[in-house]
Amino acid sequence: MSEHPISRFAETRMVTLQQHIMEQQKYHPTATGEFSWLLSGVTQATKIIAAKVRRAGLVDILGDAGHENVQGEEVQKLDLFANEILMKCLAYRGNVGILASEENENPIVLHDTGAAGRYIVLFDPLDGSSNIDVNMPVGTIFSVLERQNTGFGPRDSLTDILQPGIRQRAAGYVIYGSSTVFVYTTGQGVHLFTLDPASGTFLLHKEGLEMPPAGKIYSVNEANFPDFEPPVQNFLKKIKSSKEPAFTSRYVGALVADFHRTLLKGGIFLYPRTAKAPQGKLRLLYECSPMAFIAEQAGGMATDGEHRILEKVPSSLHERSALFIGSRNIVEEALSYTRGERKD
Ligand code: P6P
Repeated sequence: MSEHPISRFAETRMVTLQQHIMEQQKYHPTATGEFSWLLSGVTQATKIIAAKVRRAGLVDILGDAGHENVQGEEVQKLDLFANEILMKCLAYRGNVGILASEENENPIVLHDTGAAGRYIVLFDPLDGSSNIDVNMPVGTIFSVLERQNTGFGPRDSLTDILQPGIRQRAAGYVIYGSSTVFVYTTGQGVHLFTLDPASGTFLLHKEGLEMPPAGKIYSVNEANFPDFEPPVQNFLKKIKSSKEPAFTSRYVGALVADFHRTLLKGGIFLYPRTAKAPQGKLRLLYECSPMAFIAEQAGGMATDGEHRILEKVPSSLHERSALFIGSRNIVEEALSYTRGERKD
């Protein structure tokens, strides 16, 4: 029997991100098309940011914006631009009640009554921005929560925001690297899309990605080694002395880039507590939790050295956390040190 004419396209099915998000809808019967509509706001923003990042060297947009953000860090103008674009693309979606950004001290409450403001979107608009002026990869990280009480009347938006990562409805990131790649999960696996600059479309290139269970790459800022607690130092010494497998070190200095490599190639990324960052440096709500959701959906693991990242209940919007994330085998080995089960 002759093949159906369409079958020859089966292997190279061309799926856009919008199509894929709509298809994911069947797993979330309670979320009508509004969930897809919300995520399309994120994709719209990241396409605009990607275009700006690609031209950063061509227009006088580099250089410090001359003021500090709530984290006390010099803000590059692209940070501001990325933040503005995400706010604009998400604020008018109609179903986003609260926006929270690394760049804003307080959350932006758009709808404080009723189901209109069903979703909460948190983001780091341009992670690793210090890499911008040396043309290294940067990224956008986002996390979607649902308001817990959609009753009427003003509510304390922070109470709605301070939910553990296991309650995320979606999480993802875009890495503006040699190509622009969009990675997301809604709890049904991890899916990767590459932006086709010619058509401005994110096209599916990996569905149901799985992180390698082991790996030979560790990623840490070695300059902080003297500052790490002894169990972390012992773990790293063990890794460095390993022969089978022999490990190599890679560190870009942008979480999105270091995590993306770990997701694809396996290994471990760690940002432990240090004297300078006694709680850890990375933000729990809009850096650690979204990456942990993706890592676990890909078969990996994410902890702060004691607790599963996705079970941590934040006490403030910009709360920091230590992060050990990557292949399950290696993260479990790190935990055996940080929990005091191993000392060698
Ligand atoms: P360090 C970028 O500033 C960032 O927030 C993360 O993207 C990155 O993983 C980390 O800080 C790098 O920190 O102290 O090694 O420069």
